[in-house]
Amino acid sequence: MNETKNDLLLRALLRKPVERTPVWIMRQAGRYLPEYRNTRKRAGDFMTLCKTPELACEVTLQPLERFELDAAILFSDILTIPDAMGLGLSIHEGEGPIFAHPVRRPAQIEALAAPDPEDALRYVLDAVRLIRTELKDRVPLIGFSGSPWTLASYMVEGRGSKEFTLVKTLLYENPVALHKLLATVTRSVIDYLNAQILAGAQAVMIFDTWGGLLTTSAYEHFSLDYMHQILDGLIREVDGERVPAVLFTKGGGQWVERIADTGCDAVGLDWTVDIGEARRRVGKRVALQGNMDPAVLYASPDRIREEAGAILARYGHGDGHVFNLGHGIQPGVDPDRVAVLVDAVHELSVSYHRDQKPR
Ligand code: 1CP
Repeated sequence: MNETKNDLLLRALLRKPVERTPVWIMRQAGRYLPEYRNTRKRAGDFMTLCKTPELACEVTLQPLERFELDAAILFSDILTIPDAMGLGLSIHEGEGPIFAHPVRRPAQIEALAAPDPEDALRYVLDAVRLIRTELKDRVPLIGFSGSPWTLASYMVEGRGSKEFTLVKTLLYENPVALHKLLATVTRSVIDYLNAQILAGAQAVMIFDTWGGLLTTSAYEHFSLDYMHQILDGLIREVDGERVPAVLFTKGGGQWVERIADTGCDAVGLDWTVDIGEARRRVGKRVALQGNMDPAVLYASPDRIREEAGAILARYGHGDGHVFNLGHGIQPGVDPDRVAVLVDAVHELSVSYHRDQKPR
């Protein structure tokens, strides 16, 4: 028996029956919340916020104080791994993340090593432990990492990008060097996620934010294969409880079958995919998480309810759905609209779980 009082998320990710569809929101802690902005100001800068477990715990819990969410997600960032590798991360308001020491030349890639998470990333594990204590098993805690391809993209570019020209040049000009980088990052992601799981993360999610920029063949060889290796290396059970793993590739709708075949428990979908069609394509292999357009949250409460209802209807009756946005919530959203969404999902989803019909 799971000790967590509200374990709807864990059950839904494992395609077990639920009374209603669980909902959480990508980037649910963050800039759209005034209390987050206050804590961030108090911390001074973003990395201090991440590296101070008490503050990371505080902002993790903030959205749960406001909304009836069915999960907490660790407050941290995907770029903690490259920071721990020595790339020197800074995140400034309005500028996004920047690395002081990007890696571009083969010699720089050769020199990288996977950090020991108990050492260089101990602050994340301390945050996980503290959050679990403070959560008091109210809802499950999700741990996370970036995918190797997405992390490598930032490591090579040195910052966010629209085109990712440098990393794509490496992909086409020196695939051996890129594979070497991806292998080191993959080792590190496995160690990092396993350390989060042992520290108390009850589910994990891999964010492949930039996988959708690749050709199908490049996606398979430079992103999916490495995520598959991660799943093969993850601890999947702790004290007899399965620790579900979710893979999210933004722009990956055309590859859902292949993603489902990696052995993940659930596939995250962005909003460009019809979730009913995706369900038919993956069958009973995995659960699905998603997939409302984040921009719907700028619309009126009535429209938000309508869109939430439409996604629940497209998914249809039965288990295996975790409601979420198709990507992170945007900073300009009014927090009251999030309450509308969460309440709508709770209310409207009940009928899809009554006398469940077979798929
Ligand atoms: O509640 C939560 O989900 C907060 C925890 C969280 C997570 C899961 C943060 C805090 N970042 C992330 C993941 C993350 N970080 C991703 C994958 C998910 C996605 O696609 O949105 C990516 C790509 C990043 C990289 C990153 N970090 C960006 C995007 C840069 C770009 O290329 O556009 C940004 C702006 C950051 C900083 C950051 N991380 C998190 C927050 C709240 C912020 C904003 C910093 C601030 O307070 O100003």
